[in-house]
Amino acid sequence: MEQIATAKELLTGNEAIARGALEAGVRFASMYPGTPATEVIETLAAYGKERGPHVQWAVNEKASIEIAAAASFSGLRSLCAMKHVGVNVAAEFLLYLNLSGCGAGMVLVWADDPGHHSSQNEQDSRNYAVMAGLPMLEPATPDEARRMTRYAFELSEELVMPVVVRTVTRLSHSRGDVELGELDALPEDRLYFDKESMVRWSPIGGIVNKHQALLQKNEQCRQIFEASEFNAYKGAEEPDLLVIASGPPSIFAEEAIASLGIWGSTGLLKLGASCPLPYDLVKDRIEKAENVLIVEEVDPVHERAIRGIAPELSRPARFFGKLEKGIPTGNYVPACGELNVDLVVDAILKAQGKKEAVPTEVASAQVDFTDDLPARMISLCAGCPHRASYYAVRSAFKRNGGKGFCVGDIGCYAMRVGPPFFENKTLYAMGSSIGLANGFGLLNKHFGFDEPALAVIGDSTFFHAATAELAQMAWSGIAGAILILDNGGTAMTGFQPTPSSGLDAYGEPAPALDIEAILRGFGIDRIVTTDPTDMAAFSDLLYEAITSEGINVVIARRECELIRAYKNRRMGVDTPPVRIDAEKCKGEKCMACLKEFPCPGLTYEGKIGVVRVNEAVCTRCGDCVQVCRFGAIERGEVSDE
Ligand SMILES: Cc1ncc(C[n+]2csc(CCOP(=O)(O)OP(=O)(O)O)c2C)c(N)n1
Repeated sequence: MEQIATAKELLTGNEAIARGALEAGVRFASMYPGTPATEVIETLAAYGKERGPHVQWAVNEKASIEIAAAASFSGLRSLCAMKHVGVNVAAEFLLYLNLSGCGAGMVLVWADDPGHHSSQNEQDSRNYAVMAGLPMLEPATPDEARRMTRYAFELSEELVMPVVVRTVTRLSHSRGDVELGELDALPEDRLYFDKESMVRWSPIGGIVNKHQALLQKNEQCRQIFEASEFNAYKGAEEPDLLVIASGPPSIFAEEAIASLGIWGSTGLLKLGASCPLPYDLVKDRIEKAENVLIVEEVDPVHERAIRGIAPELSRPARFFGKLEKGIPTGNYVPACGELNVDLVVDAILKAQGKKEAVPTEVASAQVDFTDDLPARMISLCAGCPHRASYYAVRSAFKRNGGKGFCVGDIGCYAMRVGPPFFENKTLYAMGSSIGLANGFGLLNKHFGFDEPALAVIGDSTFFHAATAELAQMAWSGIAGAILILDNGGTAMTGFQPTPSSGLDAYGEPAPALDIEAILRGFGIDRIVTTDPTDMAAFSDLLYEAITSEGINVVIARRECELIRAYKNRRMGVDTPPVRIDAEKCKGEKCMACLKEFPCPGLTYEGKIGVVRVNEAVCTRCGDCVQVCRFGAIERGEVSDE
């Protein structure tokens, strides 16, 4: 058997997950991009086709889990990664897959985002593992992430069901020493799909029977987890306080106990193989302690199960965590947000009665400014074509007497839900821009609501979620206006290709889908595609779209500026710089450019009282030239540096 490298490497949690999968001989991996999970697949793709699995970008998470399942059904070990909200999209398939089980080992990597660093919510996807009765492993460190992912494939094959590896932003994106396991030479692929089975891949045979079989697997898995090496105890044999923790919070708990110097009277039960709960292991430990503190992110998933043990204890124990009277109050452990060592110290002191048990304020990830950092508004990048599009959107609504509003969607343009313009009035799930616009359109048609709703959606989100919404729009017979911001990729998550990019996960050519043709397939023929750079002309198109009958689609097609600028640098294309004519700039008396077109490439130079171009940030797109009423912003000459 050929063996390649065994050593230690400094890896992120996501890289470690990819490594663990590779060591397990994963043959197929799929994903729709989503922070904080994306690098799992990007790392697997970087191993290349020779060493790595086949890597497939999917159009959305449901499509992703389906293709990974087909690979597993046919004998290939498969991995499907997604961010937490993606689990909602995959859920319909997932909640049958748990009943059918899989074929070859199938691992689902779910990356949650406690504190919503880069997400629209901070949902705890572990609830899905409980609901679906799927085994779940919760790594706390990158090294565990590798070991658990590798093991998850074996467990999946032992139980014939998908296994969840649950990570969180803190783990996915932080680095740690990872001991590399062996990469065995891959066995030859033996593809086999049991097409003769009448009962395996469908509800035939009875869902109740399948549900019963699932519960039996749960019990089998519980027994395996009772003795799992991933559940470990440390500390006093009969502690005053038993802390039970899972995932990164178990590392916070370890540090908190050490910093309080209470290892002599405290115990820590770290749950890595956590769902189903290793009931006997937990019960035995609780029997030896009077006070139990449960620390986890985000929901009290284990806490609920652990509190359920109470009636079976031979002596009473007091439980502290997020719940009081069944409601997460956060009096001991914060009920929302990301945890850290200080918050766990706080929770221990409260459980010990040394601090008052009231909710501790948990900073939201997005308002956690420190004195050392300048406070910045969330903003589109310098040169982002979406800024030009939204400038035109505002002027179109203005021309319409202030009537109308944008219903937003998920992508870089989601920033426009916030200050200073708050243009997107809504931000929900992917595709909900068109979905909500359908609702407003129906109100318009049947209830006399008289404001046009402009659905704004990116190209990646369009493929992810727009088709059913478009069918709804066309079928409802309403007036609908859609602005598609096509910047050629999935910019927000790191510029992965979309179905219209013409590229695959390896950057090689793939079929490119035609957005206009798809729209025409729904009977939509009023489609205008243009570069939004001429903002006045673009605004006219949008005005037409929001004031006309029928369905009107405007496509703003201009490449993401980060990619354009990168390509230009590589090809040595020099673009003339943008300059401010200090004579013409009215400075503080005007400031229209900074107020109406707040690009990070423009700053106000208070000392000399004029606006300045920050050359370090400016991408020389030149959009701002159109904004100055006094002609003070102009294109300069190409410099010969
Ligand atoms: C269900 C779900 N899956 C994945 C994501 C992660 N995500 C955020 S925005 C986005 C797509 C952005 O692409 P696009 O719509 O083209 O807009 P752009 O960022 O390129 O402007 C993705 C995949 C998410 N928020 N929700």
